[in-house]
Amino acid sequence: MSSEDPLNASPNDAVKRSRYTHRQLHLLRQGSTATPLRAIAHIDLDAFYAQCEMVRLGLPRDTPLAVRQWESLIAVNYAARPFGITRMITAAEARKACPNIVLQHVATFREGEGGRWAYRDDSFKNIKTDKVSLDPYRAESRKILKTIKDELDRWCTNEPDGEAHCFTQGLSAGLEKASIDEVFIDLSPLVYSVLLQRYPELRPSLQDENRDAGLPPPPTTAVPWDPEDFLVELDLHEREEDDPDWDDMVMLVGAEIVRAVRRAVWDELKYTCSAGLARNKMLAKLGSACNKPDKQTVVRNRAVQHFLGGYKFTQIRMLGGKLGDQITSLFGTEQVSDLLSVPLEQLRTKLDDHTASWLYGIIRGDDRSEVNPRTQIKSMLSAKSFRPSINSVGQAEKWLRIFAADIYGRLVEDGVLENRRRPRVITLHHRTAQSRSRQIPIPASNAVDENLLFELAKTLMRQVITDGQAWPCSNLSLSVSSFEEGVSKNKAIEGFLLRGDQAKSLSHGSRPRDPNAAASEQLPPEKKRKTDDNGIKRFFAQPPHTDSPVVDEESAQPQPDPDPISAAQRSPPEVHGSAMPYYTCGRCSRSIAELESEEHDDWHFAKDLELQERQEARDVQHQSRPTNSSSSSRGTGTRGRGGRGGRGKPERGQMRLAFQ
Ligand code: TTP
Ligand code: CA
Ligand code: CA
Repeated sequence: MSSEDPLNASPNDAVKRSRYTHRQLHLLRQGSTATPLRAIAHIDLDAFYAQCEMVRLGLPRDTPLAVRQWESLIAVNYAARPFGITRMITAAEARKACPNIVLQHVATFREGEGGRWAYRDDSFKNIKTDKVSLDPYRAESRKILKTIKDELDRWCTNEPDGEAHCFTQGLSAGLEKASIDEVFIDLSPLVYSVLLQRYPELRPSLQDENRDAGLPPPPTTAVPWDPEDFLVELDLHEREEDDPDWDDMVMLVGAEIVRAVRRAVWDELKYTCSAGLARNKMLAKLGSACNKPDKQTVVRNRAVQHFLGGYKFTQIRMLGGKLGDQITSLFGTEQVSDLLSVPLEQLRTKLDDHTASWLYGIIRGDDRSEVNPRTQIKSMLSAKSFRPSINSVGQAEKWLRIFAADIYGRLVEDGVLENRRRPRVITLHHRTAQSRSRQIPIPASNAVDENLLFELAKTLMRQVITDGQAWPCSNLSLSVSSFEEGVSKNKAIEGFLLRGDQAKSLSHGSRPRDPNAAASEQLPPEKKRKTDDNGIKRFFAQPPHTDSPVVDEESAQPQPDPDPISAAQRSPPEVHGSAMPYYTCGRCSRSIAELESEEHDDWHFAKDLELQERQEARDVQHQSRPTNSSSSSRGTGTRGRGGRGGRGKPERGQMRLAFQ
């Protein structure tokens, strides 16, 4: 038989395909959460505040240093850690353990010294008169983020196919600042582009009609990993000698980009950071903490089980809180490895169906959460507790000036000077025997500056005093909230993303419009944008085969449209120009360029999955009570840490220190 003829090419070689499909590869381009080929990075600065101080003071890296806040330590550099110095010990204990340690106090505002923060030698003994300022760290954080973005943009503009700008836009949208010292990056669209450039065989040819057919295998038998990358060991049944597949190649390219980003942060700013790279946020975040400092860890798909098996599930995002505690007591273990042997049906006997399915997936490394760039600050608060309490308006006003300065500094960072965003409400919180708060609108006609905030705060204070029982006051704080977007906010990105029925959906925002702002300044309210579908944005953020210039889209700002349907119908011709053949999609009735039909098809596929997952995630959040609980009370801590309500909370086992 010819198939057994040794002179013929091996039949195995002829049929060997990747286990991934054209469709899965293509979804990468859209940054879809539905493809197993995703590349998500998590970058976390090493000993962040400590590094900020080392850079500011120009100290060599081997100098032991800790940042103190009064007697507590809030950051410890890696040179100090071998001495046993941790956040859990006091400054005095640290000095004893390492006499040469630099104990740098955080910058402070000081009562009666106006609204400027400064580094002061005697801050640590002045808790009564000083208030911590995190401005220096926020400023460094901003610089680092900009360096990261610039480096990613540099990669994007290196793209040869003329779509560089699209990728830039897409990537900026795929960057989530998760805290003052960490970001998630969805590298998928960029990795896709690099892969296609390096491996032209991946470009879909006309013969590849079946989008669910396997890709050709990667043209290599060994992945040339960088020796500096930490690779998580493969699962038990996997072998390093096995031929790589495209998920490995995705990680290889992703690791190269992350390495370049980290190098840029070091070269330009002299900060070291650690990174995790994996197919989703959960794995990437666990990965970045694995090999600190100054290292990156790659969690390949074939290593996920081995990797997760070593963790307690309470260390996983969303499971650090009450839900994790409940599961621990229901199943008598905290170990992922123990829970892996519990069949889904058994999980269902103790948890509701949605939670059970979600848990079953998450401990197997299945996390489809999006990298979410919409992390705009919703309010800013500056506070101080008084022990002993304060008793006069004079004392209170000294602090109000500090609060106004503190908040104003943060508003400037947030773009108030460029009119990107401004708060509309100011609130004074005041505590005597009981807590009270009073708020007033910030007049739209005034520029928001330090003095305006101070004057408004004084007005609120007078109202509190008129109400009576203002003294003794044990805690005072000022906050601003209800932000509105100004004209220049993310102009290019927002304008680019908002087209057709997106503009339609966004122009339906429920927030009242500022009558003083021009119509062109009306950008959609944050809340409304949250409900918008990121898949849509991504799809249109990277229109394939179109040469419509991005600048065009800046004019596609969401002008209020009395007839949303007409807006949706109007948009495709505006977007695509006139010469291209179109058809009307049977599912969404949009007019689609024929050249984009596959892409559009993929988009529906991905969107269906995403909607389904989002619904499931919502259900998990709302229903994550154990079903055998006899309690009928609602809201018993069902929001896991890391969920929308949990952002910013310290991880399990960490101490949250009050910034006062
Ligand atoms: P982390 O990223 O948790 O820690 P770290 O950067 O100091 O160290 P690592 O190398 O392990 O990442 O926190 C970032 C900064 O946030 C930290 O430098 C100081 C501040 N912080 C506090 O002020 N209080 C806290 O309880 C924690 C956990 C952090
Ligand atoms: Ca850190
Ligand atoms: Ca961190």
